[in-house]
Amino acid sequence: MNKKLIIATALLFGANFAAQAQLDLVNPVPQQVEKSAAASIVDAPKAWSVKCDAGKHADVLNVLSTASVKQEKGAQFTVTLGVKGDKSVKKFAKKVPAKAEGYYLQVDAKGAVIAAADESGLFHGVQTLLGMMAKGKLEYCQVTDYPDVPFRGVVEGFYGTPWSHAVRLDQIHFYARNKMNVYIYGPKDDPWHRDKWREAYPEAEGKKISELAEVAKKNGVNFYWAIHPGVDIKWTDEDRDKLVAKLEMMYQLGVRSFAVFFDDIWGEGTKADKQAALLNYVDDNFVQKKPDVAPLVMCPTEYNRAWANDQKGYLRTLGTQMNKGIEIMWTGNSVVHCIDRESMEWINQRIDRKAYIWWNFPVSDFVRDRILLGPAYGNDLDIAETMSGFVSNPMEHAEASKLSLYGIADYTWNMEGYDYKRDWEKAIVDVLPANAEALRTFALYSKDLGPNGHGFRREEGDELKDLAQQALTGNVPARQELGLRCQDLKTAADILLNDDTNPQLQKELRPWLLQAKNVADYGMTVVAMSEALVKTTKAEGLRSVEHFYNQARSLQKQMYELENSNVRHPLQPGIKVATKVLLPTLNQLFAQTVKTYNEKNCADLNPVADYNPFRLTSTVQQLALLPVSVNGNDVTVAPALEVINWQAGGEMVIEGDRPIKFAGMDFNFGVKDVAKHFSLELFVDGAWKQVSLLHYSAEDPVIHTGNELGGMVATKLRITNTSGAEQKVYFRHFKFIKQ
Ligand code: LOG
Repeated sequence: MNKKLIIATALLFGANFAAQAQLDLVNPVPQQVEKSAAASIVDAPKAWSVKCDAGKHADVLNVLSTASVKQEKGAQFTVTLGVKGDKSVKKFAKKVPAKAEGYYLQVDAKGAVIAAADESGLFHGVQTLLGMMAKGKLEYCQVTDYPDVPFRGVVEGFYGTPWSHAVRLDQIHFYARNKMNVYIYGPKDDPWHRDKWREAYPEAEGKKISELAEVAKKNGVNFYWAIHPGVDIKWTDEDRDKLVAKLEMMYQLGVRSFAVFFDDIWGEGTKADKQAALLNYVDDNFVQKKPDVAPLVMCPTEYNRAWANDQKGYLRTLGTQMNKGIEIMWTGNSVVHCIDRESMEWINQRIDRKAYIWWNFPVSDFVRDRILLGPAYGNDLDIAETMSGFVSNPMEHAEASKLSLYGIADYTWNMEGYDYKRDWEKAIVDVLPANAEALRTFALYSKDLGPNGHGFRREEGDELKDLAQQALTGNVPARQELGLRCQDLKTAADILLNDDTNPQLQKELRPWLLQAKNVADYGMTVVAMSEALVKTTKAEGLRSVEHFYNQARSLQKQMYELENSNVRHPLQPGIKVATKVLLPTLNQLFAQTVKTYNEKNCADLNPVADYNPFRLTSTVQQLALLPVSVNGNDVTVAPALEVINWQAGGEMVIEGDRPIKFAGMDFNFGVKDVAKHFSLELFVDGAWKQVSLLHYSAEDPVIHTGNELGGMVATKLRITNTSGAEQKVYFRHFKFIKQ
């Protein structure tokens, strides 16, 4: 049967069986499914006997033994498994798809057969069987299945607190269940990955890596260990040998797959010909010498199109000079971007191979005030054959990341059939079956990234827009419904705060759950205030507009205080929830109500709910979108993580909507002795006035201003690269203090 027909058949059956179809529980969605016409969902057997060629497939059998079904010799229901060539599945050889990782699964009254193209396929077939049995039932069917993209999974490649060991072990099981075959270990803040790349792991840390490699292998996942030598590598034999020696140490620890990253660096380490030569050396003298090591993966320095300097030909050099078996990673048209066909063609042509996608979603290291719980969408659905791999860079919140990883597993396995909305619903149930409804409600308000340096935004609150519109035009039922939605959010947050079925998730969500409660309370208060305003008899006492106004003000303050309390991550500038539609709607309703009240009662309540007097503009492209936030007297520009190419004459301006009285200022461009290349000016009385910039010491990259700044009054400030040449800097922090 062709694919379309099968889908049509599945849809027909879907109408009958949708509520209970056990195959619907399986993720990723299998490529081809045939179900028997008769009702075919039965209770799973209490026991089964397992058959396969003697002495084979120990790891797969081990995974199978995690099923709730007992294994019993002689049990009537049999599970027969094997790979092509095995005696056990000889009869089914023709049914096995001729694709890497493919498998054929058949379930009927007598038993289940899994016949696979290779060992990976066998793992996947077992996962499909276990997955469909998640609710204690079996479905008679024939499944022919295989992945669209060869390498699928996760790159732990973010800045911030690396995942814990326990979390990583759990993730590996999650990848296995969802047929992801790659976990690349490359957390930026693991010292032995980057800064101390030449050094061995201390014994205790090394042991953990060994365990990860071992558990991954047992579950059919390739554990890649990545090294990040570019910050200070010298292109000498000595450093080359040190790098190979480190990989050898990792090999001794049990690692069999390796990656080399050159992202977010500048200087000597960025040279394409040197990188290619190093990678070729590692490939020829290490990878190829060991029969059990997977093909190398490398992340280039120009890893996205916005940074690719086509004239200098960095990517073409890699493409022509680097061994063809080495995979090259790519984040798309910019650092954080969805992937489309045109951009795949662009990169593949340059690197002379299929790009290996590093998708920067749901990573939140550049928006640490957010938790990203929305679905994974936006990538083209017809580009499977243009890529060799697709891995997601997730959040440092591992459990919460599963909501999108679940979809990414499906997207990369069965791309054309991908339905991100369906998968998001399934993922929620998968991650928190006990409180799925609460998680779903909370997640509705935790999708967008807010303004950020990469300009990458996500849908949030579309389902609320009509209601919001009506509530703001005075529709009473709509306003009441808005209040109820806020109540739902509070209910959801409270339930999740008390959920003990997934403690890791609860721990990760906690700051945002607390903030969601504030937002929800604020919403209910604002709705109550707007109702008090239109009551025919004037509401008295605590039900008066003034009291609700005071309550709303108090809640605004509580939100603000929570953002700056110790609940938040140390590097996180705040805790933001519901900022795309709900909170702005509530703020508008607040302002509207207060203004009408003031007019009617000659009162003077302050209608401003959310106000940021500062605006950043910049001719340096990478700085132009960075948000400015105010915390008390501190005015901070969000940091950027990548290398900033600050062109000669490029400037960054921060402007207030009224004169600012300055108390002090400091910033860190991550480079020693760089202050001399920049000038700081303040706009005082209609003219720019220069203020000197100093380092605390020759070793300290932090830049500050002299005493002259204290007490100066200006409407804007400007920082310019006056060196006459491009400056490569990091934008680690930028702050001024007002009086
Ligand atoms: C880093 C990555 C980081 C991500 C998002 C790559 C290849 N490198 O800007 O470590 O998590 O962006 O902030 C990156 O994406 N640099």
